Amino acid sequence: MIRDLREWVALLEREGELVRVGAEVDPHLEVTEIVDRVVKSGGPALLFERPKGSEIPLLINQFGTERRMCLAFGVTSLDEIAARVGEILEMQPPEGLAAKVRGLRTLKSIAGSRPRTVKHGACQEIVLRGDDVDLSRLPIQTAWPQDGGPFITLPAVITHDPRDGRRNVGMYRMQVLGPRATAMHWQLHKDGRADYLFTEGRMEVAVALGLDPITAYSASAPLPKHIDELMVAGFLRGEPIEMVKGVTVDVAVPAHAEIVLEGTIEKSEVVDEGPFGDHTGYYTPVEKFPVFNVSAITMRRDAVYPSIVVGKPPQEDAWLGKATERIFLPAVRMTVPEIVDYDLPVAGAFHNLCIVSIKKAFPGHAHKVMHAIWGLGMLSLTKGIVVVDEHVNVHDYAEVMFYVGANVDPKRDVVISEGPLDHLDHAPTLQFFGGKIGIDATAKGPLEGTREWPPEIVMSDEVRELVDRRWSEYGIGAVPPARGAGIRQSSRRLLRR
Ligand SMILES: Cc1cc2nc3c(=O)[nH]c(=O)nc-3n(C[C@H](O)[C@H](O)[C@H](O)COP(=O)(O)O)c2cc1C
Ligand SMILES: [Mn+2]
Repeated sequence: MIRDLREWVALLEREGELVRVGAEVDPHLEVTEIVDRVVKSGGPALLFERPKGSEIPLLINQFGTERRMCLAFGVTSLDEIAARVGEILEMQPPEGLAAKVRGLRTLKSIAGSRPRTVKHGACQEIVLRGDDVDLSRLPIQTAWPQDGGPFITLPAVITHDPRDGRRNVGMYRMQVLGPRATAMHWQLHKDGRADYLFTEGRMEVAVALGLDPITAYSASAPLPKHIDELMVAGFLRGEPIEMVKGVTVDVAVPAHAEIVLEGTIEKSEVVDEGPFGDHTGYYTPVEKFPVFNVSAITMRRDAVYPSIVVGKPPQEDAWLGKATERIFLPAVRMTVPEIVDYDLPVAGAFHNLCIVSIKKAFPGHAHKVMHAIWGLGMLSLTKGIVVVDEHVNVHDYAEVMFYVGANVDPKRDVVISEGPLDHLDHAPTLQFFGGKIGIDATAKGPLEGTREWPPEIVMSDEVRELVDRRWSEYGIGAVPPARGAGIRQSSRRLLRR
């Protein structure tokens, strides 16, 4: 288990996954241009030791490859995490002693996931309050030329629902407005915003910066509102998160965080936020968002500040998204069991496109699944859905394109619907609400198609085996390796369980 950001940095370094940059580099644009090049070439995490204008080093690209994402979770494929989650979701009354023992162990691992309160936290080794609070001490990036200012981009924002006290943790960008204030970018559909809307007057908020990678990831996970992200992080880590009381707010904060911002948000105080170059690949325009007034900054000695750049995909956040895609597959299949697999292409910025394969069993089944996805958690914001048959590899976009071209009668198989859309989607005529497209690229049965559906071309197993056997005789050379690796193969493995 990786306890905190330091252990994570040390692990990355041991694994040859981190480069320390000793040269002075400007968090204003320059870091972005460097990281953009490094991310797009699958390069290492970067620790900028001398960010211009700050004493605090800046860590970026910690999540930027599949390998690092797997290292973060201590797995060899992201589907392993999904399998653990699936085990819990699919828990049946156990039969036999072995199953009972396994069941108890699973239950215990859930029970032991709740955050634990400790008396002292390293995150409070240094405490700055009142006039000593100065956000300009942190190397906060201005990522893109037309950004409205510097933005904190990798925070875990902790709030409580005033109705029942339940905790929520979310990753929401925070534009720096001055030494002691930021905006809080709580988009329309998010849990943090709901906590804010349910609060009358003033709410207390804590923001953790610099966490172990699983806890940082969990802040970005689209969990149902009543589920505490820190409990899920504890489960995924196999160890509960240790929490300590805030020094100026009644909000518990992760004891091992590098940096914590404590403060308050007044219901009525909003400010112009943006523009900001976001994962949509465009600048999101200026909009009103709440103001976060910082009452304290607490830090560890030799704190490290974590950052991330979003922009035109692929960027580092692609891998946070892929982790979510894999980890949530069992939950998706729990609700819609005919789903075999799905893929949210990185180029589709997560909500623009979802490819889903199904075990088709009746006419119109693909339509049923489209509507199910449009009604499912944050997937409901998906703009386009492509449905293929179970044998199609949803991660192989050429294969998917083949079936979209070959199996679709646009007049019959395209579903145009409408519904809620992502807060940041600039394309629809109205913000938040607009069109959806579903493409049914499955083979059509006699009750759907007007004519007989032809067989697909497949070589017989007999001849395949013959050629396998005789390959060396032909003198052609090595057999080309099977296409597609990583996610494709690992998801197949999961499905065979
Ligand atoms: C790098 C990064 C930045 C994000 N920035 C925002 C943001 O500014 N506002 C927002 O509402 N969601 C943002 N998100 C998405 C949320 O973190 C995500 O929807 C999460 O599930 C929110 O938590 P919640 O479901 O508890 O509201 C961001 C995600 C990532 C990975
Ligand atoms: Mn939540």
